[in-house]
Amino acid sequence: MNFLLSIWAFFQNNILTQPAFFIAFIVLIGYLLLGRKLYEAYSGSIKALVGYLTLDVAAGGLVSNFRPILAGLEQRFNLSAAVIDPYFGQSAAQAAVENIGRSFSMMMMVLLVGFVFNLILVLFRKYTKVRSVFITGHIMVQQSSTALWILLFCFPSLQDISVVIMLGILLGAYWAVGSNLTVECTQELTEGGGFGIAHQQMFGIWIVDKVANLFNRKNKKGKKIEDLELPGFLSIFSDNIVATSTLMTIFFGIIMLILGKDLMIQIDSTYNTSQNFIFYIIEKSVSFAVYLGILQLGVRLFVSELTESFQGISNKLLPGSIPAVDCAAVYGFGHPNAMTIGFLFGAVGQFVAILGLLVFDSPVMIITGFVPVFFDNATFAVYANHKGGLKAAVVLTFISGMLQVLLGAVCVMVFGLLGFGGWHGNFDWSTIWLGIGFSMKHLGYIGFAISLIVLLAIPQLQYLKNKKYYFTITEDYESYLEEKNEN
Ligand code: ASC
Repeated sequence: MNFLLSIWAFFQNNILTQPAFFIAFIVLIGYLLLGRKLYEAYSGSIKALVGYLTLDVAAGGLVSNFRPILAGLEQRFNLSAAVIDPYFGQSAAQAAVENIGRSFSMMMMVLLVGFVFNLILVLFRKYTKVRSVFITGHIMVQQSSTALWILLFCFPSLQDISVVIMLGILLGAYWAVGSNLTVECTQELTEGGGFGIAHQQMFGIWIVDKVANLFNRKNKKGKKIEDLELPGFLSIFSDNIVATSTLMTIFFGIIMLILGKDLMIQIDSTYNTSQNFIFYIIEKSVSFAVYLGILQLGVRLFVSELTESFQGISNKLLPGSIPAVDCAAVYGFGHPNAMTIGFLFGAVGQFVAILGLLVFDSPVMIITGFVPVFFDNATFAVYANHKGGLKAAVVLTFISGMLQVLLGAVCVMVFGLLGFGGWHGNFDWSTIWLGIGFSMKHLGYIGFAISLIVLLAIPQLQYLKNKKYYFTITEDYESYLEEKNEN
């Protein structure tokens, strides 16, 4: 038994929770199942590994460079606020769990049960109608942490084993159902890319995709970001490197000037004090464009390997299934300026909402966290632009930014996290999980059962609406298009 446990611990620590190795592993197995030669499988798997690690360099660089700048506002104004960001949310959840004397290590067992439950739902897809496997490990860790706190907050006297089983099933259902919701719109966006999204805003993507459609007036598609013709000198902003660098220099420049040089030296250990502050600001801000470029490079490398090799898994092991991956995977499929627009309008929405909290003297103060404001809204903008054009991207990310702050503040109150310094903050966690937590707190086990049943009913409804193409869209996108065009 101990031997099996240590094998499991090895797999969990080195592969399951490390998306780069997990994806490389899946690519390796996938190619072998497709009957490719060992050296071909090796080559695909190395490319996927390097691609994902490249994406990690970019996502990690964005997070570690820009998160402290936003969080610095809390220090600058001496606020006692909750930063809405999953990294802060994870520490807050851990502190809250330990504060009531419970063990945080249960989180890893929850993750395992959740992942296995997702696989079971896909295995029985004939009945469950679930087509996607959530494989973004670091997101599973963050979500298991926050959800562990929510469950313990709602059922404080529940035994550890019941916590692990109940929460594992609930989270596994959320991973399966949420990623499954993104299948149609992601297949359309990527023209059959063969993956769904496994991240923190899956329900949000579905809503944005549907609402963005409403921005198309009769027979007239909303103007897309790529169709924008900017007059005169503004035309330089059609180039995404110029647009991103300039806008970020203005945006982060203002924030860094507010924070001041001394605080920046404290916040940023790489600050070279011989460099002039303005040059420091420019270099820091344009690195945003650098990371976005790297991100797209990495995405292109691993997505193509994963899509091809996964056919081995879906042919032999999990028929008709597709992998669901990090939201950044779609950044290579939208206009590069969409990400910048999503981020900026999301940020404006957040700042307006924070101003509202200040004016109305809210008992909870919120600080913008980088991960939700960038990754949720950049993703929303890519989908919104695809379906409804620029206007949809602007309006929907602005609304999303406001909701992230206002509902984030509600979550901090409702989940007893005041004083713990953070909340998960991503779209689904301040909407869907607010609803799940609220119903469990007030209706107890009935609330839990309702949440689970509603989640599991979603793929059934999707299927009923679209019986004919439901499985073809993942199994064979080309014939799906042909069949659809014939009708
Ligand atoms: C998150 C998180 C990250 C980023 C990354 C985006 O939620 O924890 O590090 O988004 O996954 O690519």
